[in-house]
Amino acid sequence: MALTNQDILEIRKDFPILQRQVNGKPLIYFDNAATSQTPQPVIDTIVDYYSNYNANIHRGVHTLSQEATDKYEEARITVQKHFNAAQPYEIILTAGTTHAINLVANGFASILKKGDEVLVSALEHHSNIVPWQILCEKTGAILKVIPQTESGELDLEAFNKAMTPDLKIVFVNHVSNALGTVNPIQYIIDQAHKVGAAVLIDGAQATPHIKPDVQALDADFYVCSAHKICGPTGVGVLYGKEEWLTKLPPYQGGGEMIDQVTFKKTTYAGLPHKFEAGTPNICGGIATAAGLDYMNNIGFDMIAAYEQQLLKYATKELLTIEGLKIYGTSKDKTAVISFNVGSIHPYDIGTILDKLGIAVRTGHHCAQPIMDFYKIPGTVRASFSFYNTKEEIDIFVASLKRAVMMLS
Ligand code: C6P
Repeated sequence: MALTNQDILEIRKDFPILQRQVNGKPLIYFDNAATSQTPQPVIDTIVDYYSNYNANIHRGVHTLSQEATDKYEEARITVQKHFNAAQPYEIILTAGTTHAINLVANGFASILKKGDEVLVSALEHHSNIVPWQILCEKTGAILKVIPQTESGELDLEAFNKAMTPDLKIVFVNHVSNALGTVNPIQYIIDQAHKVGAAVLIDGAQATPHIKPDVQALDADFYVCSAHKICGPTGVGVLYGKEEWLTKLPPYQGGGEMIDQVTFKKTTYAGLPHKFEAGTPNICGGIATAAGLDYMNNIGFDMIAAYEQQLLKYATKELLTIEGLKIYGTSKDKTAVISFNVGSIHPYDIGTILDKLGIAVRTGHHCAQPIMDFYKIPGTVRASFSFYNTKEEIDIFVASLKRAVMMLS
């Protein structure tokens, strides 16, 4: 079974924003890698929360607080099931991927010693580079890099050579946000474990397309952002194996993360609360589960298969444009196309496309090392979701041709 055109038309009705116009044209939203749009059931969940049971959680005996607490903890279980984590307390609800990575990197400051090695990939978003650089500055650990190839894949020979007894943690994205490359994370995890290193997978760009099984992968940490999976902004997920989350110290101190506080000594709460200091984004956590439910109702296999059709079609159509070069040509890609046309600046193309109602991202995509590798200032990035259509791709390609004519 595959998603039909009729299915997509029905799905599109769930997204109020897809009905709007931009600059007098129907919106064509191809910036899904930056953030996904929000379906009505998720919007309804948010309205329901603030209309009916808005309260602080884990600290009130009153009905509203208990209702909100129950929904929040149910949401954690929905997330746990989605990722197939062994325990609900291995799911920490964070403010996003960036927060989740910083939480882990900060924790490793108490584990790493001078001369230990940490390995990053050349395909990372800045969120999965900078926190580790800060960590290395703090600890004297050495940051090593898995280089990329011309096609935008990881150089696995170089990766294999980096497997040393000094290696303590590898951090790599499941999918590159700038190129769409799907990285061989199972291989990376298996090899890293052979030398006793932990692995953090940045799943921010994978989770909109792939349903990861953290136990099957044997990932030590897997992180993502709710706003890329039909949920709200400002919420994310950190999956961590119980043994790691137990070993890591808390990231932030405050309410909710404690067991006993005295001026002499404070003891910490157990998992997951040890890592959830302060009032969390309660509504956001609950709406994250609603986003996952929405996508699971469609089915991730169906979503991935349909998006691959869009990717194939858009790639073929875009390559008919003279001078267009696609960056990221790995066989295993999500529905992301990063490109430039001749020497036209990506920003100029993005500006004209916007005038025609089409949203794409332009620039370095928070992945400057990738742009440096290709010696370019940035790219135009079109990223598709299951609610996009071939007709939208046709309008996009025709509009791009117009833009190129105007700018050449
Ligand atoms: N990438 C993009 O347009 P936050 O901002 O914390 O929700 O996610 C950060 C992040 C981390 N890793 C990867 C692989 C990502 O793609 C992102 C966010 C967006 O590509 C916004 S910069």
